[in-house]
Amino acid sequence: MTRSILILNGPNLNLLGTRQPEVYGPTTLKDIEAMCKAKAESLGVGLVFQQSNHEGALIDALHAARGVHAGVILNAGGYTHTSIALMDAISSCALPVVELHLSNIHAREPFRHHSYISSVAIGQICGFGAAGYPLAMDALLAYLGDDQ
Ligand code: CA2
Repeated sequence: MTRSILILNGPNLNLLGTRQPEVYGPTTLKDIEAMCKAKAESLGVGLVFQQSNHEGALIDALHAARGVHAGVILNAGGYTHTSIALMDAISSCALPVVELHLSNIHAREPFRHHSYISSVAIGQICGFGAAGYPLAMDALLAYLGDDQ
């Protein structure tokens, strides 16, 4: 069976490439999706790419990922810094989750320095813009190894 991963994007990331390019870069989420799909295809891995502006929808997607995907790459957007519910959903789905951010959250405003996701993620990639997505795929697939 083909191994599959989920890339889940949180609030406002649908606006990528349209505003604040100085912070988040010029690439749209559609461009990122195409880049990730091409990489997944070349690696022979299944990929589902989703975005939602709603906390509950992100939690539902994590619950639904169990038994379907081998792991998750999550850019939780602003919910990174606020959502205990999202943190609990990651714990309960019992899947490896790579935390991803376009910007270097540690070099930004103090309120972005704390992440509720970090304590339940296998690791974090941040600060590399859109290039972080394929990096996160490599990191997740290396973590998963050959056996899942
Ligand atoms: O750097 C990241 O990827 C973030 O997860 C992005 C979030 C921010 O709240 C996190 O601290 C770090 C914000 C996403 C907003 O995306 C926009 C994109 C274009 C225009 C406006 C917002």
